Amino acid sequence: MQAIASAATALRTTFNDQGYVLVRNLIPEVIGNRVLEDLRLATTQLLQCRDLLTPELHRGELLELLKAVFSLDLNLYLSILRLGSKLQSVYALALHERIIHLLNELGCKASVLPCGVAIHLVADELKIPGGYFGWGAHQDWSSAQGSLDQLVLWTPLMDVDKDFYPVEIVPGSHKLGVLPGDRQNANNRGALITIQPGFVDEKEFVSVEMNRGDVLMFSGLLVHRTGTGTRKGLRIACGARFDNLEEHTFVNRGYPCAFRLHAETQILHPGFPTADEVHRLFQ
Ligand SMILES: O=C(O)CCC(=O)C(=O)O
Repeated sequence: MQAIASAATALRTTFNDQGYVLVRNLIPEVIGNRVLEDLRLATTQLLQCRDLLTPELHRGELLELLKAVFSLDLNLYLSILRLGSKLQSVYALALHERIIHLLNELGCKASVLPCGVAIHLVADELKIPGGYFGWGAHQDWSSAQGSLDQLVLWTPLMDVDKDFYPVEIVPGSHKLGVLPGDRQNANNRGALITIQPGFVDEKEFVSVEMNRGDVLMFSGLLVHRTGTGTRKGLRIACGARFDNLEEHTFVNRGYPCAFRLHAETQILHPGFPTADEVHRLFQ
């Protein structure tokens, strides 16, 4: 019991000092695989119903399937990304009992997810023309402005090293507080508020090399960004932010959340569904 208590204390001390903890081999492989399988299923189905699923693609890597959708229709590709962040399997990963236990050990016993969960997908061949690629230096807290002790989960679905889109962090930067960010152009970057130049020293960024199943849990105030990738391939990571329901400034500020849900209230596909389509569904 004493040993367990001191392990948790050590974890907390490291976190408070550095702004993050790295826990090796925390998520069972099968949990991450489900996310990859679901992404594969969605991509395959989109190609199949357009008669574009060749046997080679069917047997090939997920990256090849994604490239096929990407070159076919950028909007269809973007809808895979949006779908990815809503997958049950991604939630199952982010809310895995070992993650909940880790949150508990770091003092977060009841939490909310202000922005749901996310998949972060990067590959050289999947750069959106004119769009942003990777995440520039930022602090996650700045976008939702929830609990001051926000915890951020980042876990890769493939091994990452310094040449393969690792997350790069500035250890100890959580103690700098909230740094000025570019809010003006944030919506063009998917609500990412990048830190204004001159506030973080380029030399202080450290690549976090991780294997699939490893978990990085960091403060919402820790400065971090996507590292560069000189090696070709597909890198997918899952992320989630957790706001602590009990953090007193969060309570006092009335549980704020700068993220708003936007819904398109107009009909997306006029004429759908027909009476026949509904009828067939329940036959
Ligand atoms: O996946 C990445 O490259 C970066 C993700 C990130 O910055 C974040 O989760 O806030």
